[in-house]
Amino acid sequence: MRRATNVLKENDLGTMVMAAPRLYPHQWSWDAAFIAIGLARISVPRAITEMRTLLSAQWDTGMIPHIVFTDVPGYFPGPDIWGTDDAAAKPAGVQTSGICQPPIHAIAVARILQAGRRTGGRVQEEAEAFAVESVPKLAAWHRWLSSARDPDGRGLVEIHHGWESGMDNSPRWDDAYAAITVGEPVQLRRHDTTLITDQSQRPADIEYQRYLHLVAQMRSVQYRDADIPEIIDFRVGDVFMTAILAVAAQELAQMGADVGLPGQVADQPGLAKKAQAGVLSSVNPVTGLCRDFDVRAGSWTSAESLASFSALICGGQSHVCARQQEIITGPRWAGHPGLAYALPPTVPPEAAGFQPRAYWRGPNWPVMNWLFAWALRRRGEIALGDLWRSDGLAQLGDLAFGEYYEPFTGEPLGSHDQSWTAAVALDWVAEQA
Ligand code: 9WN
Repeated sequence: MRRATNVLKENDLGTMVMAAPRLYPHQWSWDAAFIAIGLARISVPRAITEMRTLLSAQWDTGMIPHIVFTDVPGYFPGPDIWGTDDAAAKPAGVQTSGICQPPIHAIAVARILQAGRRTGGRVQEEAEAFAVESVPKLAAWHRWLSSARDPDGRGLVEIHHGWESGMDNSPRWDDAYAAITVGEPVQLRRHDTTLITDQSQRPADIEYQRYLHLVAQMRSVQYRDADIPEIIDFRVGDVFMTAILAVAAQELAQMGADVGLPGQVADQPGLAKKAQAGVLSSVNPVTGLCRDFDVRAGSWTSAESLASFSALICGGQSHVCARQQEIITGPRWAGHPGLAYALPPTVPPEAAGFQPRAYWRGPNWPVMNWLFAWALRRRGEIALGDLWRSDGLAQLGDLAFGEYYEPFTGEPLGSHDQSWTAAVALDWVAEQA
């Protein structure tokens, strides 16, 4: 607990915690939510500050941007590449990227409220006031995801960049990226490959060219929601993001009612239902697994990944969940005999593209363990949720707080002292105490 607390303290810039000390010296959207969940275990006021900083960068459309930039140098692409000052919807006075990440935020604010209520007194008052302040903002965020990001009414949240999924170069996006033709390559000023010298752990330069190509396309229309679907080369209905929206909207509906703002969240149960239906509509009847929808190709995708188990996040038809649970705990996934811990890797070891050290292509991610364990327990699957929580915590016993872990050896990879990893460790330790 002490070491995890220190990681967050060392990465703390006062009003935001850097996602990682050198690799990610800014505030990332879904990282901040996980970080706030951990901070709530040590200081509810500091957790509130974290979320307040992020929410103060919310765009007028409702979008919560994926990065809020600090002045700390050393990350590429920085604000000069994003060029969001030309975007009418971005609030003045902050530097942000122009895309989003999965909506963990309502889950985080609900946890802050719970922690405040456990503490009582002034802290509780502060948490209640913060929940009241955040509910309309979170409601607008969910509404934007459900409308602007579902222009065809498919029920899936559409993303326009792999970074929006948070699973940057997952095989989920390979086909969509392969269909992109990048014109003149731009000069890359990457720092990540200097910091993480084992190149196999990070996306390749060719992938970065595509990433920047998409940023340039969105920038060319000043990030206007109505124009992006027309001009962007990447449009995918992200089933995992949709499952998170479903569960976050359920949490928000509950919290809004709880703090006396039922009118502000009146539409959230409907948004949750629509998102859950979108997730269930993606289930492949043969495999029982969820799929993303490639809008430009007009077809469902086939890559196996953690997102294949999106129904376990948002629930829905019990036979779908039961089948997904059986598969994810079976020998192809978390039950694979070679794994250091019986935790689900990002891609199954027997899949053709599995790479045990490569970004989102095989390693195990502690925050994903947290999310699945939390969602399973929430849906009453206590035994598996408990197991993944205790195995997830055991994996972090090396105190490296790796960004991700080699699934066979348990070696920490990517950044060490990654803030969200320390945060989930804190939450788990406190919960088990
Ligand atoms: C791009 C900060 C972020 C996480 C993402 C993870 C990685 C960034 C990068 O780091 O993405 O957003 O530069 O690789 O994929 O999930 O939020 O920790």
